[in-house]
Amino acid sequence: MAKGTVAYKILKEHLVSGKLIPGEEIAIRIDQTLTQDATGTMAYLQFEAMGVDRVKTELSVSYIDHNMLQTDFKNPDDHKYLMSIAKRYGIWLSKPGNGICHQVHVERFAKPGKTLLGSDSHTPTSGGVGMIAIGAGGLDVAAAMAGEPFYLKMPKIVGVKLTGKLPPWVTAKDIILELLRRLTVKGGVGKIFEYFGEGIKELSVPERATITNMGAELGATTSIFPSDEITRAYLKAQGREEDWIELLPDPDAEYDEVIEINLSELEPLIACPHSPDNVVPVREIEGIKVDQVVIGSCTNSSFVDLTRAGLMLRGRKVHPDVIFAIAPGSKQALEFITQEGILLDFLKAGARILESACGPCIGMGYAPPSGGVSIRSFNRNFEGRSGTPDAKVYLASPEVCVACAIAGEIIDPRKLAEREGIKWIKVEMPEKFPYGDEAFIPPLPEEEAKSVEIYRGPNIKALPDFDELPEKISGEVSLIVGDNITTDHIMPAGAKILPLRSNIYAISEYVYHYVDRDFVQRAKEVRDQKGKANIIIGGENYGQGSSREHAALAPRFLGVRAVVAKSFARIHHANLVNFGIIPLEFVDKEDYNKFSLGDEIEIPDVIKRLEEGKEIIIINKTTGEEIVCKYNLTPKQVSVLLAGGLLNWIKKKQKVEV
Ligand code: MIC
Ligand code: SF4
Repeated sequence: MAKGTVAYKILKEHLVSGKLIPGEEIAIRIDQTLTQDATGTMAYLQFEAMGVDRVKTELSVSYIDHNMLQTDFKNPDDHKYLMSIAKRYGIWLSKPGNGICHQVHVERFAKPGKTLLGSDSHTPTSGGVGMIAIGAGGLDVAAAMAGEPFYLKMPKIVGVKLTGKLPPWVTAKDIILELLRRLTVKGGVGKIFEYFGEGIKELSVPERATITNMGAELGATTSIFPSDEITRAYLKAQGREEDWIELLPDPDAEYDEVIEINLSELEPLIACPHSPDNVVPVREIEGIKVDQVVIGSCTNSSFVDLTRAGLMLRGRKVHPDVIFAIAPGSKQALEFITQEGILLDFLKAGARILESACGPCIGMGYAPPSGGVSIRSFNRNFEGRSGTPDAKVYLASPEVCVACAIAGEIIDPRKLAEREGIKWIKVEMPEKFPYGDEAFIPPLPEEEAKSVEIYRGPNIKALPDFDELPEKISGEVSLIVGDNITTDHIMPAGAKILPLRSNIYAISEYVYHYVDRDFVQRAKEVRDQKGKANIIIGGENYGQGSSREHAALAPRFLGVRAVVAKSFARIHHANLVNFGIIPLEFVDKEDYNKFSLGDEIEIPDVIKRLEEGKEIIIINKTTGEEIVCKYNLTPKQVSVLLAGGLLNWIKKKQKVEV
């Protein structure tokens, strides 16, 4: 039962209902929330619809870090909306340029022992300071801001025991890449990863945050480190020692499972295109010519990463064939390297300095050339995500990135260091960080906040209304996809599509855009026939990756009422339910093969069967076959589905309470 573990202790302290037994539905109190602009506008539109006067959390922060290109009015309209919402409802606002939400949250707000719910899949980054930090859809975060607890299935708590000591040129990134290599992108579903053992003593908070950040790529619910003296030193340097509490696992803590990694045996690793679990030792793929390199993203852009990278480059130049850039994770990290003179090392080496934002990670600028090789310190390398459909993106530590930038080809940093005479350095924790809080706007006092008017530009469109679940779903198979479909496949981001996040009518035109250009038209034709719905057939780990609820909301708008898959990723599964799409799983995975595009489908007695907890039968009217499906839904999720989605469910509940 994982008693005595850090995760268990925090969950117990926040438990509102349920039992802390793996697989059981629990509800937990949420202390803090975070949103970012690409998911935030929708989250706040939903929050507004809930009719609450002020956020009910201890702290809520609205970050502007994703949608930063501002090629026209759309992004600035969204930003202005978010700024007015923050003022109106008692929320902190982090202005554009202040940094990437997860990096900044760890620096300025994350607190050991607390819970954080964020509308971004990398919210677990804050687990690096010993908090339970979970990524969710915007609607779940809106509900948490309105004071609702967060519902989830109690995960298994997996202890990751780190023994030994990292050799030079092997870093935190290699620890998480090693886990991805062993467990794959679906190995963490339904699990919390809690790190312990001698090896954690060598890892600073930013290094721990790299690991908890990229735990998202395992599909994990979250990842966490204990809060120890290292955490204390970090919070002290952030001027927040009073936020520190000690939070260690009991000596007899029992994990549901234990994985051991001997750090002394690790070597520099790299994830090859197009999946974060496609991991090999760097030395095995040496010699591949490199077109561009970038250090940034919420995974690896802290002062530790930038300091070491800058010092590696000191007195050296980026290879003539390589374009190299840094995107510091936060204004604080940028201020730090400026103050320490390291920014000059990058400039002298010939680097491009990008804004403190997500940028290239989400295809907002700095796309690689056609068929180009890009080495990035990021966390995701899904096909096309960089903005160039045929680019080959590799993921590695900042040290590997710099080595490749100097050599012009993929190279083991140990080899480059020897050749160039570069010494390995340990980056020490400063006594005091430049806090860099100038671009925050604190919440307004309650009385003043009440008179704030919400700004709504033409890019902000109200949410469509959705109907309740019908007793019988009749429709067509309008798409069949394979394993590991990401939310980037379902609802792509990038410079063209990301600015449409506040307008469901416009963004839904791009659902599955790079997978099947005809899908939207097909789906609309089915939707517009009265009483007909679209059904999508998927493989394993359907919907992995981001928390973007647009990957559920836009298909729902196009009339999708059920996705039938071999298995689902956690956040997307929850988002489907929140928007009234039933996630069904094949009892016999071979049944996946019993569907073709355009097959006529009937799903009878849906409500009755869901209410009675019975398997659901899909009748393929074209072939005459009957397919048995199960579902992994809590009682609350069933009632949300019946209502046609979470927003309808909350409104209904409010009516009953009044
Ligand atoms: C991502 O890394 O894919 C994003 C962009 O941060 C998403 C959120 C979004 O789509 O807005 C995530 O990870 O949840
Ligand atoms: Fe931003 Fe990339 Fe991190 Fe997502 S993964 S929050 S896009 S930096």
